[in-house]
Amino acid sequence: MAQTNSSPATDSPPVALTIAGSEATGGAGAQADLKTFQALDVFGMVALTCIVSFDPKADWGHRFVPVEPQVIADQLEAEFAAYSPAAIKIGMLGTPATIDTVAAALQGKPSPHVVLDPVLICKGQEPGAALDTDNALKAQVLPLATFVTPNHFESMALSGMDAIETVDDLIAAAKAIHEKSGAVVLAKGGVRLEGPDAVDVFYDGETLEVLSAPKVGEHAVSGAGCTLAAAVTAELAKGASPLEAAQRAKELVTAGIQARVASNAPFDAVRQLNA
Ligand code: PXL
Repeated sequence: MAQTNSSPATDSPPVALTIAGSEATGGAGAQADLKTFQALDVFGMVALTCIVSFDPKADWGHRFVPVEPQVIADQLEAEFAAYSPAAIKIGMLGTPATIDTVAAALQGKPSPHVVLDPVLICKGQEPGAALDTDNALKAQVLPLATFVTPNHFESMALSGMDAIETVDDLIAAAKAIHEKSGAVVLAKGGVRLEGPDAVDVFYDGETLEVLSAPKVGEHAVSGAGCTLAAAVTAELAKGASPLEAAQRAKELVTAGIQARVASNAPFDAVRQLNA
């Protein structure tokens, strides 16, 4: 409860919410999102959707446990009652029931910015269940997004393209996803496109920008996608334009991959350095 002698609210930081899963080792998911918000001086909240525990005995596959839909609804109720988030990030949802719950909660509580990291695949889930989840995400959550950050695979799934091999292909995918969703698109080539640079394509219906940075190694690093979308969310919460948010997010992720944390898992983790 606010106290009468509390300090004035004029120096309050922007507030951002992430609706995401826990990735226990701290590389990805809600943990990466909160660290990113903190690094960018934004006050962060989490509505936890699921708990992922990698299985070191089974090739580091995902063990996935969804949070009860009512518990997700309760978290969102508390968060929207306490704050009006300046921006919301949506990460791993994982089940159709979770998607129903999150979509219903967001209908009534708009935020000016809803950044969707369309996490389509989770190893360890039944393929049938994953397809249901992908379809529900496209039907119920994509229309709520104002900004979407698909990776290489997700860009193919959302655009309907069979292959994305060149920067021109990635541009075509970004345009197709914008046409379908109306959202600002930041389509990530990552290490999947050939060539010396990690290329992302920004498209908002008017401005097309190819964001490039030299690749840091040829291996994907855990948490890069989560960190990028969380940084976009934090920058939008602070009032940046979508293009500025994308550019700053790319800088933070490139620096975070350079400073990555070595792990005994087969993938290193991004380190969110204070900006
Ligand atoms: O990087 C995608 C991702 C998002 N959210 C959670 C995850 C992962 C990948 O492991 O576990 C919770």
